[in-house]
Amino acid sequence: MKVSRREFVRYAAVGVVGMAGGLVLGRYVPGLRMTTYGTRHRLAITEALVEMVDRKPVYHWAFEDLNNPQHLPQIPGPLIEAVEGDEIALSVANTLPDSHGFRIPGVPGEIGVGIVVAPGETKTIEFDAPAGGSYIYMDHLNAPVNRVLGLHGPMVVLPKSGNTPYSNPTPNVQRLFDDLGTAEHFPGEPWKSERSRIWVFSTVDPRFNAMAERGETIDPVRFTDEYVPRYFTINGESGAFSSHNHHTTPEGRVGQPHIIRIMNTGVNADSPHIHGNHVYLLARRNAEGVLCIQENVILVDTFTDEVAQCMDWLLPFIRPPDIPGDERVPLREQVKTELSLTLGGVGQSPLMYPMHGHNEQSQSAAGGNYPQGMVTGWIITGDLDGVDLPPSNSEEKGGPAERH
Ligand SMILES: [Cu+2]
Repeated sequence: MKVSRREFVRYAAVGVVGMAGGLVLGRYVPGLRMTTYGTRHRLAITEALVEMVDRKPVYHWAFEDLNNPQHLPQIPGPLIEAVEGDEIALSVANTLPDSHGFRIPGVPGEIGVGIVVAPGETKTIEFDAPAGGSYIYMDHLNAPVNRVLGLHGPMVVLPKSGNTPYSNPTPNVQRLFDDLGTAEHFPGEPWKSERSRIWVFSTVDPRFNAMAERGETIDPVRFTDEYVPRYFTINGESGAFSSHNHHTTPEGRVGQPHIIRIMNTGVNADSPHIHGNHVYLLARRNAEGVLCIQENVILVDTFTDEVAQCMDWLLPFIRPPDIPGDERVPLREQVKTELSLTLGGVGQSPLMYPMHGHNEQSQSAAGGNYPQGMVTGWIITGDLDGVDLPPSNSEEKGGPAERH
């Protein structure tokens, strides 16, 4: 009996999706969950039907977290989180009919070069968590095809000691972190490691996903030449979804600085840019895994994240310098009179600032649906003195909506 590829596939989708092959039930986890299972990981390489922002289901390859009792494929793959020197044990089971790989550029040893897992095989790798920083793990085979079709995820390693995200910070990165919460420019608190967000950027061209679904071999040269991204994602989501996912949006009061770890797993360079604060560029890790911690921590409005590169930002959470009015007046007072826009009876405070890419097509979905692409934001929830901004209140008088 010849089992066709379509019958072989264990479909996964959000909700119930009608397909030519019949109705299938959902089992895909949308977006990155910040859950971690310490240093023992069991991943499967599997497949999933992933719903795009316009509700189109697109076939993907995906990592499934076998430690998660829900047994759900995830894009990106689950977070691997460790402290430098931790012994990490990781098993990778390949449930697909072709060989797949696993590589973490920047980690010493065979895992940094990449291993190959044959169909039906499970391989276990043990390695010591490398120096502190941001890492991308991926299926490195047939590059960049397997990575872009869904087999990628984040790894974050914290240093054993110190107050920065790095084991060997440069003097200026060290100085910046020493200044947080102590220097006049950075009133508030020092950085805490839980004040971190991961932004895994990726892209989808469904024509190639359809080839993978049909079991066709995808030539990486043709892939690179003919790829036209139709969807741009952050942590597997786009547009309104990535903008309202609290795992993605940094949130805190003035004086609570955050790290944003940006990881580009797609096919094009991105130039993320945020409103409200500038950010400090701390470090970049190139596609080969080489970490470059900034000698000079430049303050930028936007910075380009190259393909397969990690880029770490510090978002200082200072009071936005361009807020109108007297700086001595707390934000919570100004929200009422200056900053509160009421839309449809809903006050728009607290202060949410957008993040959008300066690569314009990345803001769209399906060839023009704007702004349902690679967009998100960050939220100021309270003042420097630790008091939260007032809750949204449509009865509030004096806001812009009442004044015109
Ligand atoms: Cu802008």
